[in-house]
Amino acid sequence: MIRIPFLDSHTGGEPTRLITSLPFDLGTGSVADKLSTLKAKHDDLRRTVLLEPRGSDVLVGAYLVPPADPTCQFGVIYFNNVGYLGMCGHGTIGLIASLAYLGKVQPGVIRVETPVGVVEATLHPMSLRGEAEATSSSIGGLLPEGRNDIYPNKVSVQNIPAYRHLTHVPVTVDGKTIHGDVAWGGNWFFLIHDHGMDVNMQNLEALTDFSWRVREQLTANGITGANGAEIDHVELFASTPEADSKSFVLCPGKAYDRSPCGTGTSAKLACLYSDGKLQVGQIWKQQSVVGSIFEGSIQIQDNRIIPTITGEAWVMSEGTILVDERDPFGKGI
Ligand code: PYC
Repeated sequence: MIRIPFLDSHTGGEPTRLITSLPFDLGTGSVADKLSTLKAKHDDLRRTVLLEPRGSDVLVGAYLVPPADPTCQFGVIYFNNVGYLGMCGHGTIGLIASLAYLGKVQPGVIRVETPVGVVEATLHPMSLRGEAEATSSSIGGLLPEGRNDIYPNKVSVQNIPAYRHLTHVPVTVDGKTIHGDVAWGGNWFFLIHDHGMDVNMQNLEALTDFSWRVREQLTANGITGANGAEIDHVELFASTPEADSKSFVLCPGKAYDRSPCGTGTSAKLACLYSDGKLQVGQIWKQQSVVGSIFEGSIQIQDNRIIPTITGEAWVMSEGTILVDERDPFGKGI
């Protein structure tokens, strides 16, 4: 039997399954090098951790790995039901809140190496109000050693630079032409406004179907990110009275993001700034289709757009993945 400890959190409804120790060595290279080794030699662990019957399409995984960059405290590699992510905003908020629960970080700045660059997370101190509420509503029970029953869970993530690659690209789906921007926020996104769809929970099937067809058309028409990179996330935007914008985000494996998508919001902020619709330091509230909100803003450093995304994450379960070598579906369906 192989045993792999895990800790699950969610950020605005989107889950992150954190694996803090890997059952093999990935060498001493950069986190990008470690990702290459994972892809080449250990993809079965991704399948084991995330796929049914143990997991589901909605889960995003995070492997905590040693960083090569000496300025970073942690390295992380994000993965999903079909492969690996460059960066993950909701995942980084979940990672830092989970590390706070585990007693491995304190409020302050935490630098994290990802396969696409270094991000800087700020764990905010707990508000006194939050602490009082948590104490009075505590369910009780046995707390495993080293865990914090009450932990800070609000995190700001200063992302890698984001930018718009292509503007107002036409795509035809079922005879209807819509337009989208191609932008990078740590993953590649196609951002659409003139889709004509209702962005709400009652319409998830149609939103998924439409976004998937857009993605197919991007592939069929050779529309890519920089250097031919596949655009594997599609974002549909709509207005809402509760935030500056609401979005439906379709992830690479056809699950929709329950959070407003940190890298997707970063891509959106880059487009807004490029259109002159967002000022440096201005707060942008992005709501997800389930109603959760991230706050975002940008700074300019060396002519590059640096987004910061703020949200909250909650730990929800912790345990041990058991892999019985005799189980025909033990490594995922
Ligand atoms: O928050 O960046 C994000 C993200 C990417 C995929 C799912 N969530």
